[in-house]
Amino acid sequence: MATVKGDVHDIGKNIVGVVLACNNYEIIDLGVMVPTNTIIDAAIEHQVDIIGLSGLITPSLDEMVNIAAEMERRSLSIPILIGGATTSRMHTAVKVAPEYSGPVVHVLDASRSVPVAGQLIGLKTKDTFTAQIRKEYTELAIQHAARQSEKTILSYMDAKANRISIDWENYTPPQPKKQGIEVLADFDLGTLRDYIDWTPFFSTWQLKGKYPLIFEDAYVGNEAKKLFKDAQHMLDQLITKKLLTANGIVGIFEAYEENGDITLPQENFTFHCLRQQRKMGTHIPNLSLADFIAPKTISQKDYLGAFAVTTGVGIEKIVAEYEKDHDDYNAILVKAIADRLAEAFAEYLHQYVRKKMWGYSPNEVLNNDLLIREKYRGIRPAPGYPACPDHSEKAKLWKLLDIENQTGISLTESYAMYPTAAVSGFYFSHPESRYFAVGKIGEDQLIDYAKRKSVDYTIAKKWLGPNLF
Ligand code: B12
Repeated sequence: MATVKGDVHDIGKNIVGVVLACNNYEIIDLGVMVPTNTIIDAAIEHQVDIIGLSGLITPSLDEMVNIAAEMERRSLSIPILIGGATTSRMHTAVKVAPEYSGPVVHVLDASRSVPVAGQLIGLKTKDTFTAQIRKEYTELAIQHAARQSEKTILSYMDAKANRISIDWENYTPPQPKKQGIEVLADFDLGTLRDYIDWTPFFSTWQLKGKYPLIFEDAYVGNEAKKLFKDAQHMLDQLITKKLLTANGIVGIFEAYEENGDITLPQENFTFHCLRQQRKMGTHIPNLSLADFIAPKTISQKDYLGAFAVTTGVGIEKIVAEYEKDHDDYNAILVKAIADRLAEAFAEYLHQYVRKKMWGYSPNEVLNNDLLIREKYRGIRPAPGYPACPDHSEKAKLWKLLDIENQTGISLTESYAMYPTAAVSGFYFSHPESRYFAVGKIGEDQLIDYAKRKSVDYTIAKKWLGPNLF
């Protein structure tokens, strides 16, 4: 098993590894950011029955296609299991499986990995299972192709014409109390604890339910209570012994919208934005993040915020200690908690910006539940999330805030952030700003986008991946 080149996430992969190991599979775990040939060579050397590939962010999907193609080139027939948050049955069927004549199966979660692996290697089941999956995936690919030929998207020109109409003439953008950059080094983990959203923590462990109601659940309640107790204990240790370091950085800059992008005139920085292009119902606009920043033609100054946070500095040492003791449970637990703290840091910082730094909601009073439900003014879209799916925009963000030097967060060749427990993104203050999914875009927008970004069309296409697929 391996997390593919350029990607750093391994909680999901590690959980699958533990579940399979509990079912008598021997797991050879190659770790994260593993190049194609390392995976293939190890598989051959150890004569494995199955190769498992994991990936969290969209650039990893291409990497998986490359691995399948390379395995075909090397005339292999070892079955491939595909998993991870960004993967899907459809992508596996349409993009990965056609590259390889051996079996390729998408696995949604850890619980399904055991029956799938069993059927793939069982002498009596493997042929029928493989044939059935191949048939299923071929049908999916045909359905996908049929949908592609339906005209469900507008021309880029029409999409632009259907932008949201914001009355900029009668709007005064809030002026930040403090402009420029602020660094939050070695930030207090104890403060972040109150900002944790615990519900995703339980779903990491496949315990379904909303915190704190999950504790009352007849089926998973007791397990959830035990897990929560362990997590609290671990958090106490991390906080009192200062085992993890949290670093953050935030900046607010003058900004205007021009040509569908957001420019920071004093920073020589442009954030390139994509617009929804699908046919919308009556009175539903085709959104772009650029719509929420005042156009250059407006005399009043508007602003854009940018940030990056990590709570994962120092985690390798803790994980290595647990792994040395073969304590998979705590190795996964500490990573899951670091991820929760990273999200909590992003939440905390956003609140600090709204109440103090930008200061447009100085009197905001929200409890943890309302914060999690984002009942506040403004948004913080992160490159890679559906409103701005192009991960490569992170490279400019890194320059703008000098993120690597100031926080220790680096970018991999696929724009994943390391340490893994990290979040980066932008702040918008407009009351109408909201989250949305760009979704599928047309070639016309892609050509324009590549031109605005001054990158080759194929490069722009590469980082958008599934948005064109
Ligand atoms: C929690 C979360 C985070 C956390 C922690 C991430 C983590 N540890 O996985 C934090 C806050 C750190 C985070 C950060 C980011 N995230 Co995030 N995050 C999520 C979220 C909400 C859940 C992911 C998760 O933890 N799931 C639980 C784990 C256990 O599940 P899993 O990894 O999927 O693994 C299971 C299965 O996939 C499968 N599996 C996994 N691997 C394998 C391998 C094999 C062989 C098999 C058989 C099965 C298998 O079994 C596992 C166990 O059941 C998802 C959305 C979602 N609902 O999936 C977005 C999501 C994964 N994030 C996303 C993005 C974009 C980011 C950021 C880039 C945003 C940013 N700019 O800051 C960063 C990237 C961080 C980095 N280091 O580069 C996108 C990725 C898609 C994309 N467009 O690229 C998602 C899908 C959100 C979205 N809808 O756009 N994120």
